[in-house]
Amino acid sequence: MARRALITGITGQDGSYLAEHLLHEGYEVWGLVRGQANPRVSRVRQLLQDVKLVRGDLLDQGSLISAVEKVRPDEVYNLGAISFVPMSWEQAELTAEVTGMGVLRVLEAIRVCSGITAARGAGSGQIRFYQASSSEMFGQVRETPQNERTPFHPRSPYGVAKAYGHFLTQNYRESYGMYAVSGILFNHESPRRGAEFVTRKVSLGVARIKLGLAGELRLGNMEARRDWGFAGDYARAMHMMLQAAEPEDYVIGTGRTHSVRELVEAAFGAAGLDWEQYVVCDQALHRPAEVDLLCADPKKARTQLGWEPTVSFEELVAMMVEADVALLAGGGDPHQDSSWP
Ligand code: NAP
Ligand code: G4F
Repeated sequence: MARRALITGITGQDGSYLAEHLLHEGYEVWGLVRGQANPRVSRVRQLLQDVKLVRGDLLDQGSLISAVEKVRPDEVYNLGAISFVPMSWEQAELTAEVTGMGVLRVLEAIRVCSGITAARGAGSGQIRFYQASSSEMFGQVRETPQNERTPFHPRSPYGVAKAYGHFLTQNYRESYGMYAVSGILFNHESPRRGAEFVTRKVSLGVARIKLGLAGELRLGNMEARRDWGFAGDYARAMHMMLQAAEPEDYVIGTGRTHSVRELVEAAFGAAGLDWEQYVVCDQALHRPAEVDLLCADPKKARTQLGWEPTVSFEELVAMMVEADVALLAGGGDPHQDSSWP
């Protein structure tokens, strides 16, 4: 019998790469989708024809219990979230509900469907749970690079909600003996990245300028530094974590950090353009509280899981610029369903 996986957030960047990877590994893959006519579902149907869909919402406990009952998964990957950091200041309560409380609801759905109580532990053959934790929890970092023991100091309502989900995952592991792990993933990108995130905003901006469709690109804080990797590599790490003998949390990143300015230089350079002629710094795009520097120490994942990133920062930037030039040159719309490479 094929192993069964249930993925929340299947319509997002990571859901797509994880689903592809699990299908390739021979899994039966189910994706949780929300809404009555979610426009992103057709994109999933096009790209991931073998994925089965089940309706549910991280805001709705009953729907998650029904989904777990219906799918009877061996593994659950909770990738669903409001994941755009600036939105978490505008809709802090919704972010807490989806990104934070959503984790509780998925864990409870697994616990209830598995008949686990404080008196009756999880035992063998249990459903394994992966939580998409984030380097945003480190926030104002206490040390560099950041590892699994680095204390958290989140700087956004999103980071605070992720910290809640992270500790709750740890707590269900300790309280009920559940196989529940968190991947503390640093920024990972791809041609499927949402257009609102800085890497994709830059690759799309470069493509528009290159094709004569725009004359400038407006950006916020150019000095912030991130550890940027390729999303496909990180989806592989999620799966590896759930195959380990013992449930443990892992930091996943490249160990290299670059500023937004360096990202911009690399992206415009990949298209043969001089960024200084086009980039406009816009104070309105700065955040109420910034995370200045993120840089992973992925040693534990490397030594215990054998995980390594395969795509360098320069290759990633070139891949995204090339994909967006091809997309826009072909008349594609990054906001349309059919545009996902
Ligand atoms: P993404 O592209 O923004 O996808 C987010 C997903 O969450 C979408 O599929 C969205 O579905 C779903 N979602 C939103 N609200 C929901 C709700 N109420 N119920 C069910 N699903 C809901 O994010 P991503 O980049 O793939 O990231 C995946 C996960 O990893 C997220 O939890 C993110 O916070 C975390 N993470 C990402 C990174 C990164 O660099 N990419 C780093 C660390 C952690 P709809 O189509 O219905 O909106
Ligand atoms: O691409 P970003 O919006 O990603 P951010 O805030 O680091 O969050 C992403 O990574 C987290 C992991 O660390 C995830 F948990 C989270 O879900 C998400 O995937 O911004 C990166 C940096 C920030 O410092 C921001 O201030 O780029 C800076 N930036 C400068 N100008 C900009 C812009 N960011 C965006 N989105 N748009 C700009 O115009």
